[in-house]
Amino acid sequence: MARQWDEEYRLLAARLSDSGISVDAVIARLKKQHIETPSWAYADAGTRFGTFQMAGAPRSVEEKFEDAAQVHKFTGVAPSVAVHIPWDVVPDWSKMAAYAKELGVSIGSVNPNVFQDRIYQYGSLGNTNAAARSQAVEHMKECVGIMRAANSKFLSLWFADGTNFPGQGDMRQRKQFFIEGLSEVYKELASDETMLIEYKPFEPAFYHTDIADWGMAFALAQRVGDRAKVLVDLGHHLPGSNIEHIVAFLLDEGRLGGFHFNNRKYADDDLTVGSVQPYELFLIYSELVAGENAGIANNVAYMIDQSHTLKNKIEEMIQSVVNLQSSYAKALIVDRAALAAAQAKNDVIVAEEAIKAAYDTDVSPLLWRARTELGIPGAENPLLAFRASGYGDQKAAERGFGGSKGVG
Ligand code: PSV
Ligand code: MN
Repeated sequence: MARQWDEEYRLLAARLSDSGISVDAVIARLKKQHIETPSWAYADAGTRFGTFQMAGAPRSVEEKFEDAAQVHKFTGVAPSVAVHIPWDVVPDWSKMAAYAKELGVSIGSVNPNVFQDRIYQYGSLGNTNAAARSQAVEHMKECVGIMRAANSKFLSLWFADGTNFPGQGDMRQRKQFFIEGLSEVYKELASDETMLIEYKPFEPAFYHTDIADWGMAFALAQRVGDRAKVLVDLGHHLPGSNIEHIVAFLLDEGRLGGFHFNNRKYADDDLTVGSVQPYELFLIYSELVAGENAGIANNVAYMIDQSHTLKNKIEEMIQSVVNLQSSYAKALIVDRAALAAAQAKNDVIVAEEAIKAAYDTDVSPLLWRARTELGIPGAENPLLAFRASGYGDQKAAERGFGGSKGVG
C-alpha cells in the first residue's frame, strides 16, 4: 500500500513537538545540508587485483560532472563536486566552472595528487629529495590557482608519504619537512580559503605514515596557521577508534575542517557511507548537530570519498547521500534537553535511550518533506526516481564501456 506521506509527516511533527522539537527548524536545516561528491567516484575504479568496467562510465571531466548533477537533481543536497588533479584535467577551469553551473552544480574542493608521479616513490613533502618536495609544493600551488579559477574555497590534502621499513627514514626530519612544505603552500591561500589536512594510519606505507592520525594532522595544522584544519576520512582509522569522539574534540578546538565520508569493515574499504556501521554514522552526526547548536560547526566541508567496484556509480552515490540525509535527520531530532538532563544526573540509561530513540525513528517523512519543499522529483525515493528517469540506460548506450581513465 502506498505510504500516506502527508499523514506520516503530520504525526511525526506532532510527536516531535511534544518533545519541544520544532519540525520546521528541522526541515530548514535538512534543506541546507550540503554534501560534496567526488569526481573520481563516478569513473571506473578497481582494486590492485583489477578494474571492472561499467557501461556508461563517464569519459571526461564534463561527463563526471553530468553524472554528479544527477545526484544533486534527485537528492537536492549534493551541489558541489570535488576534483582531483591530474585525474581531472581541463584546458580552462573557469570554463569548466561555467559548465558545472549550467548543470546546476559547482566545483568543490581541489585535491592535489602528490602520490602517483615517479618522483614521489619515496614521498612528496617528506622526501629527502629536495626536488620531490619542491615539485609537490609547486603542484599544490598550481591547485590553489585552480581553486581561484573555479571559485573553490578548499584545498584538500592527503599524502601517501611514509616508510615501509624500520630505519628507512628519519621520522623527525620528515615531520620538519612537512611543516616547511605545508607552510609554504599555506602562504598562498587567501583569507577565505581553507587548507584541509587528511590523515591515514597505513597504506600505501606500511611501517610508518607521516600523518598517521588526527592528532598529527591537528599538530601540523596548528603549526601551519588558523585556516589549516583536519579532514576526517571515516576509513582512515585503526579498528576500534571512536570517531565521534575525535569529531567532538576537533570541533571544540575549532579545527574540524571536513569529512571524507565512506564506510569500512576492515581498513580503507571505501564502501558506501552508512552501509556497514550506520549507528556510528549517526553518532558522528549527533556530535555535529551538537556542534552546530553551539555555533562551533561552521565552515565544515562535508564530502564523500568512495570508490565503488560493484554498484552503479550514480545510484550508489544517491544511496550514500540519502544515508547522510537520514543520519543528519536522526541527529536533529535527538531530544537534547532530555539528554542533557540525564547526563547531568548521571542517568546512563535515560541518556542512552534519548540517543537511541532518535536513531530508531523512521525519518523518511522528514526527508520526503524537505525534498518536496526543495522541488525534488520523486521526493519519496530518490533511488527509484533516478532509475525511472532512464538516465543510466541512456548513458550506457551513448558511452559504452571503458571510457573512464585516471582513477587509481
Ligand atoms: C586516500 O586513501 C584518500 O582517502 C585520499 O583522500 C585521496 O585523495 C583519495 O583517497 C583518493 O581516492
Ligand atoms: Mn579520503
